[in-house]
Amino acid sequence: MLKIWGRTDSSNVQKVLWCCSELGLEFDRLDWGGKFGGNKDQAYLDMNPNGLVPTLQDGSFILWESNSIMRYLVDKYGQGRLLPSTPEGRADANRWMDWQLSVFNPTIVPLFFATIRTPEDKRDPKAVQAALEKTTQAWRIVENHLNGKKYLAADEFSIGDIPLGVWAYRWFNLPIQRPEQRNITAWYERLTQRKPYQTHIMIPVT
Ligand SMILES: N[C@@H](CCC(=O)N[C@@H](CS)C(=O)NCC(=O)O)C(=O)O
Repeated sequence: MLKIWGRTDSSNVQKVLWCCSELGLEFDRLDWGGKFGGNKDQAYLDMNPNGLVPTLQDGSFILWESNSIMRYLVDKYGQGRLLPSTPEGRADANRWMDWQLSVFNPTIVPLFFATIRTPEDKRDPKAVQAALEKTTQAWRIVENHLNGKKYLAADEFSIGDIPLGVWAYRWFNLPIQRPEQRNITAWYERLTQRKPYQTHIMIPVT
């Protein structure tokens, strides 16, 4: 049985839970990090020296980094599922996963903290606006890419949709004025039809 350390409201944990559900994999999950703590305990740091969630255990194998965990699960248990069938399609999926971590996250995480994680009366409208502009600019790349496409890679749902798909739900539930994004909205609505997305992603944003 797979074991996953991580609280259900963490975006990075959610990626792994969503991925497991898409693959029909059962897992034991421990509430960890955030208000549950445990992530700075030495025994946990021995597994994951970052002191962050998620961490996966599969038998004697321990792995951290949410996108790497998903790639591992798809590689080991996917039997082709969640992976586009061509090298180009797989590269496309990988590209969006890398882009989420390296480019997109640094724009939306500050927006998330400036809104959801800051009490309403303490929010700084200028900080919110600045973060919103940067996030909108990043989403514009996704909006253009999705023109005429159903999903991010190879026109089929894949592992490449998961990292940004987690954030799409948050984006559409943040207390902000969103620009019109027809392609992203249609893609997001497609994701909301998926049972694993409903179970693991469409939960209160905290
Ligand atoms: N790059 C790492 C980032 C992990 C990360 O930042 N996790 C956050 C939650 S989303 C965390 O552990 N924060 C501290 C906490 O929850 O206590 C990954 O993708 O797994």
